[in-house]
Amino acid sequence: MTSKVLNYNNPSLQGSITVPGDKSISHRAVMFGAIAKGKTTVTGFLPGDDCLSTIDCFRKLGVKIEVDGTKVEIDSPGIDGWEEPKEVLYTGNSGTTTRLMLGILAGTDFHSVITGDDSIAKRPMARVTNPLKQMGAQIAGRKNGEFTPLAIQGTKLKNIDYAMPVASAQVKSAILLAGLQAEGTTIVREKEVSRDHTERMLKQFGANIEVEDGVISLKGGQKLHGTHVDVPGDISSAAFFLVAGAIVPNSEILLKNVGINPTRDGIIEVLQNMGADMVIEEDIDDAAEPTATITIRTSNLKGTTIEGDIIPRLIDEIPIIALLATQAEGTTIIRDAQELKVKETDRIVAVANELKKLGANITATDDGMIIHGPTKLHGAEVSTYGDHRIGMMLAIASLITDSPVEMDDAKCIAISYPTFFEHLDLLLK
Ligand code: SPQ
Repeated sequence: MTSKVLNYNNPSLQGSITVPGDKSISHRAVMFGAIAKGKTTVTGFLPGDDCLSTIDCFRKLGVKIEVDGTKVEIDSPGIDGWEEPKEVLYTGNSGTTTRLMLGILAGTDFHSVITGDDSIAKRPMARVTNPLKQMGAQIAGRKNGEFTPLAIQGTKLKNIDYAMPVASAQVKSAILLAGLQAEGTTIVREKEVSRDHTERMLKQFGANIEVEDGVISLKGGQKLHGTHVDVPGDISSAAFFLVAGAIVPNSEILLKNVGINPTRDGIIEVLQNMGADMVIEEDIDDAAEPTATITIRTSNLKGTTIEGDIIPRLIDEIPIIALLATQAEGTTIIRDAQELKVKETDRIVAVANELKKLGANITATDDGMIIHGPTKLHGAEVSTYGDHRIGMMLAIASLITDSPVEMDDAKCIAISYPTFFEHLDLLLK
């Protein structure tokens, strides 16, 4: 653990940064490039700890992967040419790696074992292993396959028609990746749309996939073809600086290359509803994922209610939205976000506990939180719970505290934003 004292004296934030690559898309670019036979190149890749875990897993399957900063070259024999791994596939802190790998490994013709860190060992896997087992997958693990470590005996899979019980892109993607290798057409039905990077990228790699009114259909047996993927900036990383720009006095920040996929843009809607002074200029190109330049200035904010089908579009941004709400006039209510309990940590508990230590008026509820603002924040000793998003939220909070914030573990921030403190230093005036 690397503790860090954050002591900023009435700062303002000025200038521009280019947001690092999207974590969800970087994972998928490596996975799809490894499934495809031949060469795939990736630019704008996020060299964060989670995405490096994904690369490590595929190297153990015999896929050649070269990383040079944000450029990645994958040379794969294709999924049918992968080797049976002689070592455990270690997914670190990454839920995306763990869950999507399960879908990919289920249809191979070999045995593999997958495990991650202490946080991964607590995260529910039955949401993925149950539908995969309905497709014929052979997966064994702690508590009847609910928790890692998980052992997968690859086998022939059959298609499934699956109605999603929770809005989860990881569950959807695991089923689709298994469906790619299954007999027949796999159908996934979503009540609330979750991030659609898998669907978009399957098309980019040459697969035929149909998406209509929340129903996704994918014919099994299709082969993917190596291609080039240009990863846009991660809106979930941009969110920390969007909020910083809005709450730190005398600030104006320009964020370049922000991915604005409509299944991820809930944070923009919330900032607009709360009255943020923000300008969005969409980039004009024909990329698979839309991007924009966003300018944000110190804003007069008002409370809002966040609930229903916007939740999957901003689920990872709720910790930083909670901080935003502490600086808004009135009450902010966040509901329907019970999924936060099964992230890297219980993010409802972590956000409420740590913001309270800084002086916020916040109450945790069963499915969200209630925040009354505005409140002046003060310094304190805080914990990140080893969760990158809690760590970054607390670092942004320290910009507006009247005394230092000491966090127990800042290292976890490298999971999704290794250059976070460099970017903050660039903007500090
Ligand atoms: O990969 P991991 O650890 O699950 O990361 C998180 C995050 O905050 O970075 C969640 F804790 O993002 C998930 C996200 O919450 C990434 C993701 C994806 O790439 O498909 C989907 C979301 O999870 P879920 O459970 O809703 O599918």
